[in-house]
Amino acid sequence: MKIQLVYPSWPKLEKQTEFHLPPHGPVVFAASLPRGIDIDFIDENVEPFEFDFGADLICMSVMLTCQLPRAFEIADEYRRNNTPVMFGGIAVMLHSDEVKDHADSVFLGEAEGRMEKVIRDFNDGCLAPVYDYMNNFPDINSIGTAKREILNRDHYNYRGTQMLDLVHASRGCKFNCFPCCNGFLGGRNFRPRPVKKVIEEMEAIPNNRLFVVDNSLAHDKDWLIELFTAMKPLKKKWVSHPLMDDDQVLKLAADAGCWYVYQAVFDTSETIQTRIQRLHDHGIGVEGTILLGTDDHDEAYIRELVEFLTRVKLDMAEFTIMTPFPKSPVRRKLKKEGRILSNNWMDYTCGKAVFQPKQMTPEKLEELYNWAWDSFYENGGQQTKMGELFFKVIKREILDGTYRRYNPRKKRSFRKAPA
Ligand code: B12
Ligand code: SF4
Repeated sequence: MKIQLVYPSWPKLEKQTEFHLPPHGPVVFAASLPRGIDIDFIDENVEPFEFDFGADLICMSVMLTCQLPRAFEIADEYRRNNTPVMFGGIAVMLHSDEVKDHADSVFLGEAEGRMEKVIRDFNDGCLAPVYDYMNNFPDINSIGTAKREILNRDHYNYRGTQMLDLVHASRGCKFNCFPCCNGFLGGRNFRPRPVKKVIEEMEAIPNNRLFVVDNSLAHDKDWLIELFTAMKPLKKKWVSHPLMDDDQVLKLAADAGCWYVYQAVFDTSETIQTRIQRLHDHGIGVEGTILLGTDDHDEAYIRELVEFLTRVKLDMAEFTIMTPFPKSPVRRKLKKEGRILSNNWMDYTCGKAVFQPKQMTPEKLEELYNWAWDSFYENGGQQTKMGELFFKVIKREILDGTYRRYNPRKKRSFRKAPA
């Protein structure tokens, strides 16, 4: 049996330096498929899309809302040519009703332990229109090492610098922050993977630089201590979402190779300033994620916030415009107040104002968003700051003997997973 697994392209943020990370959902999904299936993976963000009408089944993996319109175009063309299409992934769970119009089968939930039945149904000619496993989570022990052999690694470097491989050590998140869909996706349950399995997976990744994509590494102190202690001997260098703000955890994370973290910066408070300082004191870089356009943001506040970011010496900043994604608490609120202006999913990139802000016009919010990027990066630009962060990691790698020069002549290409 042959599957073409497709990761459709999405519109990138205009002001952000364009680089590409290897997709994660598709390789984790691929690992959940029964053995013996020939998988041809295509990431349209990095290579031109080619229809493969010889495949038995097309599997569309869709993470972002703004990936959906392109995913529908591809699926519709396949279905016009009588090739069956199945959809799965985060955006599919958030937009399940719409997806049904473009799919032979819609898979909702996490794939581990479910795909034997789905493939059996397919082979028996009785693929169900919907497989609904939402809030019916698989045993966390059943998550194995992702099938990264299907990636074509040649695409995931930036001007000759090796980018990061994505890996996850836990699922879910117990918090329910207003702009986020994870409360809906993960049922507000934090589910850590067994540390032994995570370490096995990290060891098998042929890259020294990782992005640990867990929603937040701030849930369970004992598990974090166990995880970071076990990661230290691997000498990997890694990036993550927020870390628990605790001295013991921060020290262990730094010793285990924590290179920088994404830290949401909502205000100019002493608390945020201290948190950034504490991360820096442990030798951990900080990339701020800054959401613009909340109800308490007026023009003066946004200008002051950007000035604050420069003062606290953030290593990098990623500005986004608040976006009311389906199933997020903020969408419910804005919808109730009649403030949603666009339901064109191509606009849901986090770079456009698709709602009516409380204290300014949508145009003004977009102007301030562009100003924030330009202003933060005015001295030296984004590529210089990114270069400085990479320089730090290269220095650490040279010191501990893990630095490998990226050599394009020696690069290895894996297009197909061994059956
Ligand atoms: C990694 C990640 C990224 C990476 C993606 C890298 C890449 N090359 O793909 C990067 C950093 C680029 C990224 C960017 C953005 N992201 Co993002 N990201 C994530 C994150 C943290 C993890 C995704 C992941 O790997 N999950 C783990 C995998 C294993 O789970 P999974 O994909 O669901 O796959 C499972 C199942 O769905 C299933 N499955 C998957 N595919 C298929 C296919 C089939 C056929 C089947 C049957 C099953 C199946 O199998 C898997 C195993 O069970 C999620 C949050 C989260 N925790 O999920 C946010 C998340 C997806 N991102 C989000 C957002 C908002 C963004 C941004 C738009 C804004 C921002 N700044 O964050 C930007 C894009 C900006 C732009 N326009 O350029 C939102 C999505 C909102 C939305 N509805 O679009 C999320 C949910 C976070 C949130 N706060 O709400 N992101
Ligand atoms: S923003 Fe982060 S911490 Fe908050 S609910 Fe979403 S994943 Fe959890």
